[in-house]
Amino acid sequence: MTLTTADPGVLQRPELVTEIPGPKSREIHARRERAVPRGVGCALPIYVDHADGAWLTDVDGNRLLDLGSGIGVTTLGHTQPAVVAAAKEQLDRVSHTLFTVTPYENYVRLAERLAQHTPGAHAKKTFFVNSGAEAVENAVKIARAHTGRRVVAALDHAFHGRTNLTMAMNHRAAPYGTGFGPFAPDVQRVPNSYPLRDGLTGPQAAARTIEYLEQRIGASDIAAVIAEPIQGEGGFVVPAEGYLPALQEWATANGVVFIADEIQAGLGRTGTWFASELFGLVPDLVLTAKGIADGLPLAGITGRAEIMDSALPGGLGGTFGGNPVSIAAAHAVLDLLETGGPFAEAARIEEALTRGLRELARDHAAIGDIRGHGAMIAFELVEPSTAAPLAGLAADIAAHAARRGVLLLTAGSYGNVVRFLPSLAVTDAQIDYALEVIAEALPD
Ligand code: PLZ
Repeated sequence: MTLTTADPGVLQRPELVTEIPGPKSREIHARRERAVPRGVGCALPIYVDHADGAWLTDVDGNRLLDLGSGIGVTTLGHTQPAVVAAAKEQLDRVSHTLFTVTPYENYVRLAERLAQHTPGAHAKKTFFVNSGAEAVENAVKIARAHTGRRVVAALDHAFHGRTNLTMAMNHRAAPYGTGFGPFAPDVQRVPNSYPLRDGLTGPQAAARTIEYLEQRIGASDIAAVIAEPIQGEGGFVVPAEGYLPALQEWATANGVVFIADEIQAGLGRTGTWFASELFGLVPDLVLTAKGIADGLPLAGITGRAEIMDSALPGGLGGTFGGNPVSIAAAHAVLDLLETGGPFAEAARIEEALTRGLRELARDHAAIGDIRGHGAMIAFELVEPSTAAPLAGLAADIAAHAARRGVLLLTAGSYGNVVRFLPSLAVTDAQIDYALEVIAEALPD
């Protein structure tokens, strides 16, 4: 299986022909600042001309190694040939009718395929929307319709989106919620499992979460508990072993719908179809977006058939939801995942990144934790004696990497995590280069 395009990973190091950002990017950025509000942030103001595999080529002709993939979207590489071909073919055939007006088969087939690949052998149904936040919103609607209960419980350090309901579910007020209230009622946040910071085992952390759920809310009012199996924006927080199954067991025993937000971690990213599998989790509802169509907008809500059928006909949908071009791209993504090749690539990337980062951690005490699975790996920067977060250092590392032609993203509630979300096309030599660049920016 080829993940890279005709111009593959032959290029192992960035090719910079100007400083970063270059003059053309700077000029466009000045226009952007006049035309686009500042609330739409910007991690790296290089303006992209084209992209392939793990490479971004900017308008100045610089080629940068992309270790962020548009925040975990182009998992199979930019302009993945099979995805591009499928989307182009569909675009010539029909690009829109609205599935709730006149339907099309590729939507139904994608629902069937997601039923097959999401965790659990139970009967499932799926429908499609445009974005991750919309998938979260719809999962909550369905859980409430199914249970007749009002509260949705989200975890500390969670991120679920930028719509009104999902803003209320996020851990961080700034920048996601600041000034945007009033917020949706009946959303509660409860403690998660964060081994580096709470020192609890999975069962201990689950007991603490459950105590909050029972005492502060009361099980009989809870429609759903939602968890990212590995938290994305929160800093790739991997829960302690046993945490998620214990939470799920409690949810099932109390008639609470368990929603897995697999928007960042799902679909091959962690070396499995879904990150839930790493923890033995079989969620009632599974949310997909980001990597599902390798760059085209699409999100899915897949769940137990009897729960999914709780909404009245016409209660679910939206104009662009399940756009046929995005769906065609998603089929190409699933075809590639079904070969198994991407899972092997994710395992290789995990090995190369964790080995390299462990070596770095030996010389640099600020690396307080290395965690994640597959091509979703991060390190957390801390003051060695106190474990106090070093947010400035994460930003400095990302800025230095950008100047050396590597796009790296930060994350974490304290902004002190550097995360890797490379495409699975990234080579070991490219990873080694990125680690070299990171070492240059780390204090001894
Ligand atoms: N759930 C787990 O990671 C999106 C957001 C970046 P949308 N994460 C990246 C940003 O600054 O907006 C995300 C996620 C998880 C939900 C979402 C929301 O998905 O497609 O951005 O709406």
